[in-house]
Amino acid sequence: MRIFSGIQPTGRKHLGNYIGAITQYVAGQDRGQAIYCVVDLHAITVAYDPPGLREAVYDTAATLLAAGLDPDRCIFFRQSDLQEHPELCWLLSSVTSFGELNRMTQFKEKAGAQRDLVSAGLFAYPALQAADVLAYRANEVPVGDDQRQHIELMRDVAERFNARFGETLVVPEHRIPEVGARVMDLQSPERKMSTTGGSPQGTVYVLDDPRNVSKKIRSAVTDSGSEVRRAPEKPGISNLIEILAAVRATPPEQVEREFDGAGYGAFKQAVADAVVDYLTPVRETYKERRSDEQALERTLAEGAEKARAIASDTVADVRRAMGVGPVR
Ligand code: AQP
Repeated sequence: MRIFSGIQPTGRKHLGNYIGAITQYVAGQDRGQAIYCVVDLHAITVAYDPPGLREAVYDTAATLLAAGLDPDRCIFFRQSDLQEHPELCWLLSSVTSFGELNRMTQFKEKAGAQRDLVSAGLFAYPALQAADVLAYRANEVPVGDDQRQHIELMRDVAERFNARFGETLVVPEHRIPEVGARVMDLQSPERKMSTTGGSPQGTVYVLDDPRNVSKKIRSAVTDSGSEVRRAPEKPGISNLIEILAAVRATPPEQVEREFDGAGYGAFKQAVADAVVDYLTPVRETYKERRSDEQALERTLAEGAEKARAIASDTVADVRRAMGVGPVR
């Protein structure tokens, strides 16, 4: 079983990234050959600050290592260290449908938020993401629910490629967690917690200090009732139930039973305490990891070498199947 996922170097990762994706990455190390990368080539598709990008790669890498990625048990690297990713993206763009790319919800949302330029790179983002995964012939892609559409697209790309050029690529499956696949903004629980579209008070960052985490959760927007149970008309409480269930790794039904009749105040306090306990060890280890940039560079470079050994084989097979380049 091969597992692959990528994460953007947006520096400050939030609780949604952590519950929806990062904990799955860590668990993936025990389930198969796990390969993870910091996708800096994706980050340049919207307006960004070039010196800040390098810093953000270190921030994100240190966060993932602090969360439990172990370079001896997984391959962990920076996307731009491998030319195979953009090359495969270009090769696969010939079996990627323009119409499909044009239907991607994330593209529409992000394009709408750009002030100066909607780049072709932003449009092609899911094609590069397809190349990232297909380069490793991964069976499984751990992601949050917001990536469902992009995984469908990469499955189509792989199937179309195999049908046209012969069986070459593995069609991957998504792995979306049952609980915590879409952590919602604490202030606007009808939209997902997000790096770019969220409210500052509604977004818990992994590196927030404990007082701040606790305050944000205790001031989460809820309804005027008092019952701790999930319901469509109770998005705020439903979100907090899911968060506590994910953090404790218990079913949400158990959380509902435990807090039956407790009232919102006591429940929010329990969620706040649990999230603080959950994030504290990561925040503390992060400081140590982040302080040594040379060690981070070494880890990423060693990972890139291992990744290249796999990705270059796939690119060679794809070129051969497509009749590109000399016969080898
Ligand atoms: N709210 C969320 N709940 C659960 N999972 C989530 N993910 C993102 N938001 C939630 C999952 O986190 C992984 C990394 O996402 P990314 O590389 O897109 O990182 P990001 O850009 O910092 O995250 P955002 O918040 O998704 O950014 P924007 O603001 O661009 O929308 C993915 O597996 C994702 O599913």
